Amino acid sequence: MKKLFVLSLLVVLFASGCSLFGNAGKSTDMNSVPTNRTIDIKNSVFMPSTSSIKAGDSVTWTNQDTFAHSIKADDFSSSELTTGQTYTFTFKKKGTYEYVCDLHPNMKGKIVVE
Ligand SMILES: [Cu+2]
Repeated sequence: MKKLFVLSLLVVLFASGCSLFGNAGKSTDMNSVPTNRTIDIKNSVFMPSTSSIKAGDSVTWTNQDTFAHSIKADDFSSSELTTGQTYTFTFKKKGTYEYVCDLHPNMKGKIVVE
C-alpha cells in the first residue's frame, strides 16, 4: 500500500514536471525574444535618428566618424566614443527617450520604447 502511494506520488511529480516544461516552451514562443538595434553615428548624424523598439530590447551605437561622439540622455550616457567604438543600453521601461551627443548638442536622436 505504501509502495503504491510512493509510486503515485512519483507519477504526479513527473506529470507536473512535464507540464512545467510545456508551459516554459509556450511562453518563449509567445513572448518575443529581446533584440538588439544598431544605430550608426556618421557625418555627425545618428542613423536612424528615431528608432522604435520594445521594452527589453537593447540599442548599440557605433561611431563611424573619425572624431569622437557620445550619447547623452536623462536615463543613460556613454563615455566619449572614438572611431569604431560602441555603446549599448538596454531599455527596460516603455517611454520616449530623447538623446544628444554631449560634444555636439545639435546632434539629436530619439528612442521610442513600446
Ligand atoms: Cu558628436
